Amino acid sequence: MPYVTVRKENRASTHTYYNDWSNEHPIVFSHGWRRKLMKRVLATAVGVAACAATVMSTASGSGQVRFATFNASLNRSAAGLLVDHLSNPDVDDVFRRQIRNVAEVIQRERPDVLLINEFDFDPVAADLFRTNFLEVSQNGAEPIQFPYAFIAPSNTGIPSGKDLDNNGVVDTTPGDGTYANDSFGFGLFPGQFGMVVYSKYPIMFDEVRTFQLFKWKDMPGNLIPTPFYSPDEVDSLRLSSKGHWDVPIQIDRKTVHFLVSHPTPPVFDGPEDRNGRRNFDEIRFWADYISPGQSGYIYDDNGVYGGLTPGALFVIAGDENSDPLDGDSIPGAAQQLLDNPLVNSRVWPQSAGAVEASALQGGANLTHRSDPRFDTADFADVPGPGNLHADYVLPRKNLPIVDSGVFWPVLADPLSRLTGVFDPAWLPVGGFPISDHRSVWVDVNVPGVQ
Ligand SMILES: [Ca+2]
Ligand SMILES: [Ca+2]
Ligand SMILES: [Ca+2]
Ligand SMILES: [Ca+2]
Repeated sequence: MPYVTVRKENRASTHTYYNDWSNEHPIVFSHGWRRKLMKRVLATAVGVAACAATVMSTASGSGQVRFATFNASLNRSAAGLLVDHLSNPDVDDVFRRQIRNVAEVIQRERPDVLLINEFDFDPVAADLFRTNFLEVSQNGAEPIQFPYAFIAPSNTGIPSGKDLDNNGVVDTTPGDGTYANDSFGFGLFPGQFGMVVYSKYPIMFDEVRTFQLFKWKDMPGNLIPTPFYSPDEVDSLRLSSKGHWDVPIQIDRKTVHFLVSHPTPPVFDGPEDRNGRRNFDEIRFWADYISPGQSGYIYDDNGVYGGLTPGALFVIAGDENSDPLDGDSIPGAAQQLLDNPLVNSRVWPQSAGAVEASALQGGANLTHRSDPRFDTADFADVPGPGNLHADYVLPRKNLPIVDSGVFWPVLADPLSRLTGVFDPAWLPVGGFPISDHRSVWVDVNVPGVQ
């Protein structure tokens, strides 16, 4: 059985699934199991009609659809903590304040289709974030409803059984960095730093494809560093550090494939540059996937071969951990997408806040070659890497971009309290009121959508 559809009236199945890590198959779910049982039962009857109305009202008139990506740093230090924090929204601590800030940005940005990176894998968490935060007004912002969500297991924190960091020990005990380094993707516990997709439009769950299990060695011309990895390790390496998902979104009569991932940072490695090389190939995956003639080697978690149907509409989104010109990724990594003839990269989202931050923070920013207005991440400036253009929303060429932006207000804007500057008071959640990343959004005109 390739996918498990979790329905709101059947919460037990989620837990059955969740406890079965060996399965490693994706899980899909929509609508969530909302609030009280009575409400759930009633909603079952009217849910479909209500969602149709939502879609109609959102899409009518303009044909514009807002796609967004947001590395929201909703990762926690131990399994179950995120669910705990999301379950008790009224507690006033740094964790809840951060989550409320994330929700407020989303409420103000108002995306129609949203990828959140760094969201610890748990279907319960994905639903609690909607119910307890997004659907509750934050600081007067209008609540936002996403009737559809998709989440799947992440390679982060799943032990590989190999000594992937070559420290002489195969670490299979969760909770520390050496365990994380020996996992299929860096994570202190299974699912840390995962991701989730929310949508106002129906997700075509039966047609979702995931590429969690795809082996790095099966990409022709891959950059796997040998002999850093022994032959038996090469045999087991997975390409995707979290997951690569093709999530088809039904927008009126059109289907737009939301292609999401979160390639590993190109740092935290050695001269072999294993993470830089993996980052490059993780980005390359989507470049090949969308290109007829280059995608034949790809297989999904159901064993189905091939890439995107030629001509199909898509939007690629995620924290690619690669600035086109600065930082530590392999030169040309981001360009695999930006310069792809099928990708619309004519308009690059930007913000005034990034320009201001670069000037105020100095350090490595002073030597950057990329224009600071395109920065989406506020990283350490001394010694570096400085602020980078890391997060992207890239539509297909024939999806015109009508507007775009990065949620990075200037300091004089009251909303800059949400993005902030590095402050040790926020260290339990990474040092910022939300995240070291900013949310990026793009409005596209979907042809034929009225
Ligand atoms: Ca090791
Ligand atoms: Ca590196
Ligand atoms: Ca910085
Ligand atoms: Ca920069």
